[in-house]
Amino acid sequence: MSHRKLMGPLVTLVLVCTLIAPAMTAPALAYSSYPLEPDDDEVEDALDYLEGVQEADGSIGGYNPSAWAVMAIAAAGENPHECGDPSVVDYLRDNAGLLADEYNLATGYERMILAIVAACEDPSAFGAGDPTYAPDGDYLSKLKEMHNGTQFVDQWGATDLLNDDFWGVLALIAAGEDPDSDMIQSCVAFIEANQGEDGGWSWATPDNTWYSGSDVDDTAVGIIALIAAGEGPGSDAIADALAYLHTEQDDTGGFGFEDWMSGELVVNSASTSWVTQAIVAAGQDPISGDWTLDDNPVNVLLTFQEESGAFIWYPDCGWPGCEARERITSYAIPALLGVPYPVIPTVCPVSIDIKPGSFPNSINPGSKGVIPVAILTTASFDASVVDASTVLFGPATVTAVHHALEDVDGDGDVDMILHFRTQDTGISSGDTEATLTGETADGRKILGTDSLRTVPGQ
Ligand SMILES: [Ca+2]
Ligand SMILES: [Ca+2]
Ligand SMILES: [Ca+2]
Ligand SMILES: [Ca+2]
Repeated sequence: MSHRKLMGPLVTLVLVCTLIAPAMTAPALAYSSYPLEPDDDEVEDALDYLEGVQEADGSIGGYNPSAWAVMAIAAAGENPHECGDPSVVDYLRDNAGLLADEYNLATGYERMILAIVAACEDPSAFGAGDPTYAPDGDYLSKLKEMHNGTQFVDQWGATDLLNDDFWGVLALIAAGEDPDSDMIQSCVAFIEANQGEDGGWSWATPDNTWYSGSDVDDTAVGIIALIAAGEGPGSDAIADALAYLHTEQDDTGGFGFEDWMSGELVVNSASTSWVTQAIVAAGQDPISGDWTLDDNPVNVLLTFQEESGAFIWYPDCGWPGCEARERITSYAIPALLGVPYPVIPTVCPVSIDIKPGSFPNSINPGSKGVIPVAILTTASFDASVVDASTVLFGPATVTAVHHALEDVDGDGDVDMILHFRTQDTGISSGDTEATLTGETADGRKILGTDSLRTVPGQ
């Protein structure tokens, strides 16, 4: 059974993670369109649940589930830095020492890298880290140290585990590594070499004492990882794995694991979430006839949502892991949104200050002067890495006539100050805000907005 994985792709903006009173909407049991949108009730209720159970230290369900929550929040286009004060991102950043408790340290780093990237942060410099587990917040280097030339291994050097390779590929892709790099391609080769005769994957290789054959959870993640690494959805490995998932689909349309005592299939939300992601990653539609038996996986997944907004793993499960609603809910959100791991925001929010040091930010659109705009360095963003030539401002998306690095707000760190010709910005009378976009030197897209007030010429 399984083996906590890590997360996944594509997001857009940046709403605020608002704390709303727990919703009491009855779960819908049938969805005719997919993917769901972030403002659909089922998704909003699930996010509200996560925010509602956040602890005073910023954690959501503990260290491991908090990373999954960050991915889920980012998958919905919200900014996890805005969730709580301290935020769930602050909590992860400040508790790197908890990696000491990881069952497999490699998957621990992998999960963290996926969360860090989802939070628009740098996995090689995420806070102070921990002197042993992530010095200087460099999770990426520590993970790479756990690659033995062929595959990722745990802290005891075990070479019979596969889940650290699935999630390792996803973490490296999230961190921006080249899919053709030796490290990623060696993992791909190891994963493919250990695909079962039935087309599925397990969390381990047959050499592992506890190996018990393929399972849908790891098969789903194997598909997601290979596709993230550039494998085509029509390749033999993917086709065989999808065929395995078809053979394992329950008549209800859901997916599950075999109970080790009764031998019965336990349809559950976590398995169904990951398979749904795998189907999407492979370019297929989980609510299409191809994946529908009595019903489709998405509708089955929605049956696991409680009135609280939480997703349960499965009903009547009698052991403590079943209480991990925070993590289970965080798996469901990207699946409903059609966002396979790794969650990589398409745009990261930054703080900007139009006319630094003054407020309100009065602008005379007819002025022949320039508007100074600062991109501020914060705990989560280093403005000095912005490529000034990519920065565009205002309705006319104009480039700057001048830029410099300096401590604009006097708080001891270096910010970027840019000047834009007022008349070129496209700001017109009555506008109340303006947006700045750009890219960092390593290609991350940024976006910031600040208020303004237009005034007539003097
Ligand atoms: Ca391995
Ligand atoms: Ca200002
Ligand atoms: Ca600052
Ligand atoms: Ca500063």
